[in-house]
Amino acid sequence: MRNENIPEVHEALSPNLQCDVETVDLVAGEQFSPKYLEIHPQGKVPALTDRDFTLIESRVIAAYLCNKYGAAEETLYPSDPEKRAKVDMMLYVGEWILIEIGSYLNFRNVIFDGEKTRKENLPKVYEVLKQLDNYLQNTIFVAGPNITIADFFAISSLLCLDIVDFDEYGKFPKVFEWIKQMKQFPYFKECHNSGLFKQKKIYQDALRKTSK
Ligand SMILES: N[C@@H](CCC(=O)N[C@@H](CS)C(=O)NCC(=O)O)C(=O)O
Repeated sequence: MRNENIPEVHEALSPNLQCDVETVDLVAGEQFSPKYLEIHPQGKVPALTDRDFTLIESRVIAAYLCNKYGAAEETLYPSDPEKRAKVDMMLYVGEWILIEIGSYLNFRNVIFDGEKTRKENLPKVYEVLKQLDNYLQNTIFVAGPNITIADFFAISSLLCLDIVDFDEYGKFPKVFEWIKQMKQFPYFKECHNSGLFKQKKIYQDALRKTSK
């Protein structure tokens, strides 16, 4: 069913917007190639080049795309100062979510250095979920009644927990509802699942190898 709060991609961005996506294989270390380091000096993904304009930092890139190519109604990144500040705030909160979940998953060290999931950091993950549940008490989406770019970042950070089959969302009912809502998004699977499945396999294979 069509949800009025969820704009289709072609409504949210200019319908004629074309982009070339180049994959950077992080496991193979392509992020450190001299060519890529010219674009992103820290050797991280993502990066955007828009003709002769280069940008790094995923949240900044998303905001730029909305500013430059967004549709008139600007729902994904509203221009009203208060609404935008709320979105910006939740983008920062999303970064905090990713940091705490990252400390728990310990992704890089698991796949490259034979380390394990840092279970001692799980309480911080519960804290993240509790806070997010609080933010969602009175709103459908993380920054208000409409979906915004802050939802995309928060969900992609949170669902990194699928890598370890985290299934304790029942303790955080608002987060659970919001995830359900985000999964109905028509392009959720395309944007999310294939990358996540690859990451999960790499991570789980590495853990299995370590415990042998
Ligand atoms: N704050 C940055 C974080 C970028 C980042 O850490 N990207 C990770 C992937 S999610 C990366 O490129 N890791 C490669 C590496 O550390 O070698 C952003 O949002 O763009």
